[in-house]
Amino acid sequence: MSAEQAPRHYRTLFLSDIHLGTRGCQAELLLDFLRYNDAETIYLVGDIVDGWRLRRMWHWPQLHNDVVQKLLRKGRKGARIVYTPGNHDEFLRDFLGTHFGGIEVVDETIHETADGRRYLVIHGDRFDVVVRHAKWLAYLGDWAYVSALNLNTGLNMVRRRLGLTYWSLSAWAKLKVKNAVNFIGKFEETLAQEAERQGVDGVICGHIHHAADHTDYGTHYINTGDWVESCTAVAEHHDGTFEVIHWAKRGEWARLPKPSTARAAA
Ligand SMILES: [Mn+2]
Repeated sequence: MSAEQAPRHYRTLFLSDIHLGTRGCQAELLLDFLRYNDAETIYLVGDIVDGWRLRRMWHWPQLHNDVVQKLLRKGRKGARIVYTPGNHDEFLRDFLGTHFGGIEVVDETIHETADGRRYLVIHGDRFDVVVRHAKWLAYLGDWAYVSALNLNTGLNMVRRRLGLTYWSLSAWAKLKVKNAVNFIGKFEETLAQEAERQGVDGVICGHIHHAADHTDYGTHYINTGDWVESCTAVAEHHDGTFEVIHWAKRGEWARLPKPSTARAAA
């Protein structure tokens, strides 16, 4: 297959939980995604840059710059970019209502689909009881999560060398843990209720790193997932329908040049 495919063009793309500035960020996969996918409007639904960890440890490789440049270039070429900060990039909440580099920063907003439905777009941490009421616990959980992710990154480097597809340890572990399932369900229900309270058709959020698209709790609940584990995004097609894109599962990942073969070719 040719490497130079024309990008797929959507009405809207929703991305969240990229966590630039951390080792877990799958910047290479995201760059690949941004190369082959375009939209009129791009929502950055929070936790794009990870400020919690940037304060302690600086991890900012060229690839993370490339992601920022790629997004800014899409803005210059005419895409509207809207950024709703999350808890990891809450420093941006001091800039609500402002524009920088062509990006609009808002706490939450309403997106209207091509067929006239209205969706609340919000990161979602405000509805996470752990982040709201026990920040120390959130920091501790954050540390445990990063440790699991580092292990995951190592595993994936090995799998990549072996030519296997991307696999997510913590996504797998999370799905196995009953408490995590309860936590996910509670979060989804709360967000769906918030959409109902605001009188809109649904909600598009991030935060819990678990992509979803369902109406289990009445209103339409859509979660964009993340780019540290599952590598997912949500697209709105030109007819107003939504799709969760699992980029790592599409096989594009497997077709990227692998370090060993790249070396052999050089
Ligand atoms: Mn978050």
